[in-house]
Amino acid sequence: MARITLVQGDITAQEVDAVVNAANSSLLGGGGVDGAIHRRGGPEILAACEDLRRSHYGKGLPTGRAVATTAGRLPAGHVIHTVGPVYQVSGSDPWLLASCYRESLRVADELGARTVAFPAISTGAYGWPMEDAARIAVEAVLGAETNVEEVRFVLYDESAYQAFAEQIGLSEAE
Ligand code: AR6
Repeated sequence: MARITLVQGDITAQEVDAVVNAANSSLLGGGGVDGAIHRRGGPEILAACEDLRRSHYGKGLPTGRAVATTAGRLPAGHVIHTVGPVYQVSGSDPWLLASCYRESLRVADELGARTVAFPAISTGAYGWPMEDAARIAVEAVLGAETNVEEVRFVLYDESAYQAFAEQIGLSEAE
C-alpha cells in the first residue's frame, strides 16, 4: 500500500517519477493544472498527446481513464493524464472519480513509477466539492493495489490541504 504525503504547492514543481494531470477528454490542454503542466512542460507534451489522439484515442480519453506521456521539461519523469468527471448537483458518480486515481496508479505501475504526485482531480473547473473529493481520493488510493511507494497529493491552497489532511487524520498542517 502506498504511503500518502501532502504538500501545499504547485504540481508542476514536483520531482517525482510521475505527475498526474487533471485533463479533459480532448487531451489537447486547458486551464488549471492542465494549463500549468503544458506551459511549464513545453510543447513535447502536447505533441505526445496529439500522437495519442491520432493513434489509440481518436475519440479522446474517456472519463475515469488514464494514459502516460513524456513530462517534457518538467522535473518529473512522466505525465499521467486522467479525465475527472464533471460534478453535477443532480448526482455525480464517485466511482468515476475514484477510477481516475486507480487507473493513474495502474499506469504508474506499468511505468515502474515509485513516487506519484496527484492534484485534487475534478475540484477546479469540474466543480466537485473539496471535502467529498478528498474523501474519494484518499479512499481510492488506500484501496489500490500498487507498487507505488509514495502518493503525494499536491494541494493548491490551504483549504484544499486541510480537507486532505482531515481525511488522512492529520489535525494540523505542517
Ligand atoms: N498545482 C496544483 N493544483 C492546482 C494547480 C497547480 N499548478 N492549479 C490548479 N490547481 P482543475 P478539474 C488545483 O481545474 O477540476 C482544465 O481546463 C485547483 O485549485 O485544474 O479536474 C482541464 O483541461 C483545483 O483544486 O481540474 C479540464 O477541462 C484542482 O487543482 C478541466 O480543467 C483541480 O482543478 C479539469 O477540471
